[in-house]
Amino acid sequence: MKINFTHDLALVNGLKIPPKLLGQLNEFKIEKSNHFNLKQSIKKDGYIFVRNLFDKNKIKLAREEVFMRLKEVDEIEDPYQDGIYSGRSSRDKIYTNRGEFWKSVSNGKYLREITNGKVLKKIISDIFGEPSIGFDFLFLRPVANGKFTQMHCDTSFFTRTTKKVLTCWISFTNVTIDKGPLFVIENSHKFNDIKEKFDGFDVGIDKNRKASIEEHPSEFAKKRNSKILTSNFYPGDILIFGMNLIHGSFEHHSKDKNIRLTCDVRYQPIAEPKDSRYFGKNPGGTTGSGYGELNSARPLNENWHIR
Ligand SMILES: O=C(O)CCC(=O)C(=O)O
Ligand SMILES: [Fe+2]
Repeated sequence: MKINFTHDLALVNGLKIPPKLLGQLNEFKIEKSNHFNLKQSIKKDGYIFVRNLFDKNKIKLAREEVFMRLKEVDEIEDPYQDGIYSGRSSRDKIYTNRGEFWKSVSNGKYLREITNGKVLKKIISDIFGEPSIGFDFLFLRPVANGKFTQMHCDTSFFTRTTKKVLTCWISFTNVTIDKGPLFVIENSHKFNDIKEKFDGFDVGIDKNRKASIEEHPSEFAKKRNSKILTSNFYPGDILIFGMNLIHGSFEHHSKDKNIRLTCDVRYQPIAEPKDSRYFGKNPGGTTGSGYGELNSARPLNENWHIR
């Protein structure tokens, strides 16, 4: 389960992360799951990392439901259950509206049972100490080779109506170090300058600013005497974190053509005011233009935008 720091390669933008800057995420044991322990852990680390939170078969059903849709647009080879990237796409030929297609994939029945279902709702409600609800707008991410997500924190996206928001990142496939897992900058939830810089900034309003931190994670971590924490993730592993924790993902550069499938979803207490961009049947998302604004709405063989 441990990362093998000498053989496994963490890359961002083609540059190797020096092994001495890498660290392993602390695992939270689900047996200890109660409000006090969860709260204490997230306060200290800035995240809760749980392995194998869901029923294995339910994760498989959700994964295959998504893969089947990608097979339908010829982006995945048969047998689609294996999730092998084809390098081709007929998405735009079959669907005239990318947003509509991606919305329908994001609303898969089995996928929603994981992202907005009882198990996740319970652990997040236990963290907040009050009944909570998952956002309807979902960030499902099938990723082919060569891609990564730049460092950022989530506050500028999701805290317009309440600061009480948590992100949950869920792994549906193996996301080993060479497949671009999520990483977090150790203790960055306590970096006051970062908090001040991003807290008043709303990416949906101030379009001239970027939420992404363009500095290379190695430089960023080194300057702050910090580490880049990650893990090899497996289907059903999750990472829950707060709005000020700096995170990103490594480059998916593995030689095999297995797609990396993850999904991130936000939760807030039910009692807090809701941001209408993220709730309802036709959520507009961060910019208001709906599911079509997501990188995932692009065919798998197309480049990404950076926000
Ligand atoms: O999976 C990724 O590449 C990025 C995920 C992310 O930024 C998030 O979960 O907030
Ligand atoms: Fe994020």
